[in-house]
Amino acid sequence: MPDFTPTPADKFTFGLWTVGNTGRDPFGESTRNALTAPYIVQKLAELGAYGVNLHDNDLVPIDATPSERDRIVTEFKQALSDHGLVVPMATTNLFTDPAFKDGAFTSADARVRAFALQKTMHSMDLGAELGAKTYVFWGGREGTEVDASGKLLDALQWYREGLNYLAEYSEHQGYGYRFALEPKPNEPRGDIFLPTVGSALGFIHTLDRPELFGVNPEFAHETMAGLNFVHAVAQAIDAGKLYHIDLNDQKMSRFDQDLRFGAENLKSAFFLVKLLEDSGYDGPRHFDAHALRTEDEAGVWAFARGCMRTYLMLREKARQWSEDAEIQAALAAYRVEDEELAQLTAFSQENAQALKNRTFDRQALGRRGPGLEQLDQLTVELLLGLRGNP
Ligand code: GCO
Ligand code: MN
Ligand code: MN
Repeated sequence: MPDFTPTPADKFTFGLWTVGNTGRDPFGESTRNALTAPYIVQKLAELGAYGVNLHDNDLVPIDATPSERDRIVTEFKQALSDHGLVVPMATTNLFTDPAFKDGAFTSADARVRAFALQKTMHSMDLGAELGAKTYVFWGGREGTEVDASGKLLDALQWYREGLNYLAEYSEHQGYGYRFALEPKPNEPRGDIFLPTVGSALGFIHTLDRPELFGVNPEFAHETMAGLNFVHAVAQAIDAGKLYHIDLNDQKMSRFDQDLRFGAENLKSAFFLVKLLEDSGYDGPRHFDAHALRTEDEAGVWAFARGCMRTYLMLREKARQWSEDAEIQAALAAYRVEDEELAQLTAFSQENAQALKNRTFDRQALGRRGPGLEQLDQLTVELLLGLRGNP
């Protein structure tokens, strides 16, 4: 029985803002003390994580002087090298400061849009200095509560111009970033632009350098929208656009909960892990979640350990699933292939004519039971640990 202790080879990452979350919510104050960045690095390394990600202001306060910034960054880099952690992803805080209350790249105020570009370039410089190769754009304030602004089409154009500009900047600086757009349907705005993975994938193809852009799908965000996260990730993989992933959990249609990975939708988490592992995705497995507000610091580390441990347990279950003879037989029986039809459905004039003339036993097709009830029940029993350990 594997012991499910993570190692850096598993590529688990956390944000400074995740384990550093102090439990504040719109209705109540912090319930835990803030943790320093070097301490977070030390603790994550002890737990077996691979890396730590950050927004600019998770590390450097927005009003820090240049010398304060340099001191903080030097201390942080020292902690990273002392404990062997990397920073694979960086991002910008374009949501906390009141300047961004009506959007950053999509603000109707050209001064705010330019300030957002300036802040992001400084943050990209910081990320590059720390070795980040993925740069995330989560447009938390890019949206509206009221559409009386009449800015929808302009906002999308401003968004596009901002992303095009920053891609140029990255290339010009030689940073080599791959950019990952992170969709979310709402919260903190009433409606956020590019609300789903599908919207982001569509938008990417309107950019000047689409090859530099992919997505950073988040379990909670698609689930808030009532969508199937595993399907969204599959579509991102199919498009060659899964550049990063935010793992957490969430009850459907609620406020943004950021629950521990696997805490709520265990079966979806299983199919997600299986999809990631089967697909050969080799990027970080990033946990964008936080401990419950009820917890003290011990609860924070129990949360972090739990995220990684659940991922590893589900990875082991995925391995068992692919080696379970009965499950594999049910899976094989589910699919029907036909060599003659494979030929006829390769397009040519003659094949198309032959296919049009072909007789199908429609009633027989409709009568066939594909065995999905049994296959799914076998999966449930495997997840519950009742199918041995092949
Ligand atoms: C949220 C988002 C953020 C982003 C983060 C990095 O719902 O608050 O998921 O946590 O992931 O800003 O881009
Ligand atoms: Mn989120
Ligand atoms: Mn996220």
